[in-house]
Amino acid sequence: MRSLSRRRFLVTAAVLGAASVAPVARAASHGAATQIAIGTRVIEVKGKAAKVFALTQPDGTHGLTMNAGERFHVRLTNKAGEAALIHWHGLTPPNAQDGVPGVTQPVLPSGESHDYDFAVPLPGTNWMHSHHALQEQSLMTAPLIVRDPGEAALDEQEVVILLHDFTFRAPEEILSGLTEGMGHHHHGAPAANDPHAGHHGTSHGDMPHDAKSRDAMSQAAHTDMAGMDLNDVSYDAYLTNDRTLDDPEIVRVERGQRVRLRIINAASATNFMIDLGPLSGSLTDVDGRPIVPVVGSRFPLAIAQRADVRFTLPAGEGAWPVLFQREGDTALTGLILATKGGTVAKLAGQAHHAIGAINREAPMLYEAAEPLPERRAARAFAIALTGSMAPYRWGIEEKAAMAHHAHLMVRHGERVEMTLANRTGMSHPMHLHGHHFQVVAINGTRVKGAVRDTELVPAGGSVTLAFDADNPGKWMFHCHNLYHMLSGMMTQVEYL
Ligand SMILES: [Cu+2]
Repeated sequence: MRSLSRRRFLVTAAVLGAASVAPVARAASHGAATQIAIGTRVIEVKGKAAKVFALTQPDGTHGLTMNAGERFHVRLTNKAGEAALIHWHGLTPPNAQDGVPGVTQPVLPSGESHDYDFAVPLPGTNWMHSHHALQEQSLMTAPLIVRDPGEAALDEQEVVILLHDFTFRAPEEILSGLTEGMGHHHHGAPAANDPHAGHHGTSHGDMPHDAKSRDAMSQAAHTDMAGMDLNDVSYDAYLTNDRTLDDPEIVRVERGQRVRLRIINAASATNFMIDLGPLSGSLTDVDGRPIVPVVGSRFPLAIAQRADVRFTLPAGEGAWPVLFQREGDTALTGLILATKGGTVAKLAGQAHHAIGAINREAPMLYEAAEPLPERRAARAFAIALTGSMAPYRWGIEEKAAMAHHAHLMVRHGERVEMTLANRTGMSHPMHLHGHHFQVVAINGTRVKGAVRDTELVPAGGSVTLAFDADNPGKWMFHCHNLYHMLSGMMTQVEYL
């Protein structure tokens, strides 16, 4: 407890106090469940209609907002017209409610419902998304915000931001374009001469050849100075709350207002750099867990990660863009905070300069505000992240542990450390289900890093993640780049 801030301590005490003196709160779980339907909706992207998935409550609310200390009591109904299942990313439910088809529960057939009911002790900016097939790429994603009841009195405007990479193509065609016939691809091939390089047609008639060339070219065009591959999929647009900068969301704010951005990178294969422009903000939480605040205007946000950024707006009228730039690219997305009298200028969808790898552009060395207790690791895994663009195959290897079991086996109660050495030319946002881990070493140097659930392992680098094995079951551990995961970069942490 020594390292808790006073605010956090009061909040924690309040939550614990409420739980111990008022167990009647549990009775709420016997009330009506929140209804969430998996459905479809039509959005407009660059003037064209696109049918995508939706995760909505009966009143149209996208996703779910709740308070820490409440139970996650949800009836999930599948109205998507196809089998699906939703993972509650950032929550630590009992294993059977984690939402991974074939691992924790069967896939949910269309027309059926499944009930969820478990405790949510910790606040945080989280999200929900399909863990089935490629549905995440088609926007089967939504915010899952757990507010801190101790912060209810703060005069802070909450702005929830969900980022996506968007394609008019069928995601299956992207995956097959990546995995089929990539053997001839050479790194550093000149993209500029290729007739497909700048082509953004959406015809499906010439697949998979067209998808293959465009994705390959995209990758080649976005190789950084160190020769690392930054992107392997070519997209048609980048969305902030379903909108592009052609027609961005305008969020009404008051002069001098305190603002809390809850930013969720729900993209399938895109890392972003948060850019507040002239504003300076305080990054207070990553993946929903508090860090020692970092002040700045640019913060990296890898696939599946979340960032809470807080600031006070200037006292006068105005309009302030909150932008997100695609790693290795000039592409921008974002929204605008504007006062009633603020003048909203048209924004360009492209930055003047491409950015490089997000971990090189801005440091990702955060210090946990609520670290794990100091403990010796009872079990340590030396894990290699392996694979390449050509052939398009990715993997997780741990020779000692996996020689006898297919999975990373742990015992209940152990402190576990996993050192991930990235032997590939791409970074990988590695996500462990069911637990929060702490980053305890970077490139072999011990640090008191952030507590989170998704950590970007840079190309050629290594990180060590520590967690307490306190939630028995079989838990997915995987790269959150959707195409890497489906091309082999996944395993499970399993309790003995
Ligand atoms: Cu990956």
